[in-house]
Amino acid sequence: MVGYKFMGKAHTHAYRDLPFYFDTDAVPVLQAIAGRDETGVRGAADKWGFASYETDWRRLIERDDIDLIDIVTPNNTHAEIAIAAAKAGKHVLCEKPLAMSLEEARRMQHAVESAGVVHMLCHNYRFAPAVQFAKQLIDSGRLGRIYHMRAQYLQDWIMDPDFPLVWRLRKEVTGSGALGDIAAHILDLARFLVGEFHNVVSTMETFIRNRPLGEMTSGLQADVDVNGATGDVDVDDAAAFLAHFENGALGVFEATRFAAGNRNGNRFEINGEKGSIRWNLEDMNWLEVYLADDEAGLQGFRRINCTEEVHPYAANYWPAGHIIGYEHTFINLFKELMDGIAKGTNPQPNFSDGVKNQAVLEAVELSAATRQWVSVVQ
Ligand code: SOE
Repeated sequence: MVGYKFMGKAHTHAYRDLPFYFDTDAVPVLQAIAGRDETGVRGAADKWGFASYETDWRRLIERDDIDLIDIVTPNNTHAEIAIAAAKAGKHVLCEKPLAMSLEEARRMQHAVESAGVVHMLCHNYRFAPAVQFAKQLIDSGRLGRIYHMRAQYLQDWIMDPDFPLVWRLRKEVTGSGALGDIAAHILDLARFLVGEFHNVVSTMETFIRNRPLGEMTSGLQADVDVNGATGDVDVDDAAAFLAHFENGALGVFEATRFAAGNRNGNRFEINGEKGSIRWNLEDMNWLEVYLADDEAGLQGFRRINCTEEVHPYAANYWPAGHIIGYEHTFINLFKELMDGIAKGTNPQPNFSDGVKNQAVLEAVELSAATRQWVSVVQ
């Protein structure tokens, strides 16, 4: 693993817990973790149970005892690490968004495909059982033709103007703001559940344009630099856009870090000719389902607790009604990754999905800049 902060913790937890719940033909071994700060990376290795650590990720890539490189570093480092890992014949898991640009994403896809390694992109929310069940309902035709998807990803962790200019707010490190960080997740859910994007029209906004300098500490917390220096925010705080899907459905999307009170509000509603579904990460075990062929008088949204044995992944955890959480989305994704490595097949979402996602992100940015509808390049 390269990196050891918020996502490093989420991924490590998933590697450790995976064999507890699932039988997989490939089993993760926490062989080594890399980070530039020796005290920090040694502390992570000790606490999380990695057998060794490196202060240069290149050393991981040279090592014969490493099969998989897991990239949980800031976005501007993904391409270099992923391409070097693929060239060395290592499988690659990468945090989202895949890249800083569509061109870079394509180079990454080319590298993993020509090396023939297994690759996966960590859009973990696809792997909530309720989301997988939503996919089954749509694919089996229970909702009929899909007309609408409206999705929001609402957070509020940078609303304080004194929250520092951390890497997620610096274009040269992150690529874009709320767009690449959280809209990327709802775009992935949209592609998974509804289909490919045709075109978009968008607007983006930066509300706080100057902040004190500082660094992330843990989770979504940060420390302000003591010297009092400030810097300009050059990414979006919020993005809103409309979309046409290739299958004719209409999409309405909103991603913001300025929705006070919404800590991690990732939610969607999909309307089809025979019914609708709704999901909300902060109540993630439940899928709300409305089926238009329910008898008159009983029609309405029903709340389904997706913890029954029939629900995807659920049987590997607890008896029905014994809910699971955020961390289990990563465990489920890692099950697919390990199966892919054992069989030599590419699970989804992978780098090809990352390229398609990046094409939408780029179209949204271009549309905001030109104030026009923009076609999504496929
Ligand atoms: C911060 O916005 C963040 O940690 C994202 O980077 C993650 O991808 C998202 O899952 C939760 O919020």
